[in-house]
Amino acid sequence: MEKTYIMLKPDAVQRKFIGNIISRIENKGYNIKQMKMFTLEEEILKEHYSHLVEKPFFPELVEFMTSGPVIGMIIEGDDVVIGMRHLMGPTKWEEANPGTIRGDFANNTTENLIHGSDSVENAMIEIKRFSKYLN
Ligand code: DAT
Ligand code: MG
Repeated sequence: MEKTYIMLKPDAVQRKFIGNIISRIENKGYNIKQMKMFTLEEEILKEHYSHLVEKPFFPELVEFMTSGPVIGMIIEGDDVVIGMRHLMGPTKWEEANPGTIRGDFANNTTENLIHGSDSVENAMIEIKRFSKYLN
């Protein structure tokens, strides 16, 4: 079955939304295969967000993503990559509909609570990338 890499970001932990978000994933019927809390470092973020390293907001993104622990998860289910992207809502928080995680809780472009792989191919890369933290 398809797998995706999900990460609850430092704001989700700090704002005490992790139970709410995990409930949404469970309610949808997806299986949590692995889950662990850890703290990220700049080096892995340069890899994970390599498409954004040249952006002016990248330093702010690193500061946020290293500001506290995250919860990394491998989630399994039918078409789970696209399904989790729908549960999350779009990147632009102001375009995220109510009922989505970002639509319900995000009020900032950088601090948007959750990461989810954007393709099956990237999901496999990200699961490999974060496996040293998950085990
Ligand atoms: P997503 O997290 O929806 O996959 P992405 O991969 O394009 O979005 O960007 C990764 C994260 O970087 C995103 O969740 C929040 C931050 N980010 C993206 N665009 C931004 C912008 N214009 N200003 C500030 N932060 C941004
Ligand atoms: Mg992305």
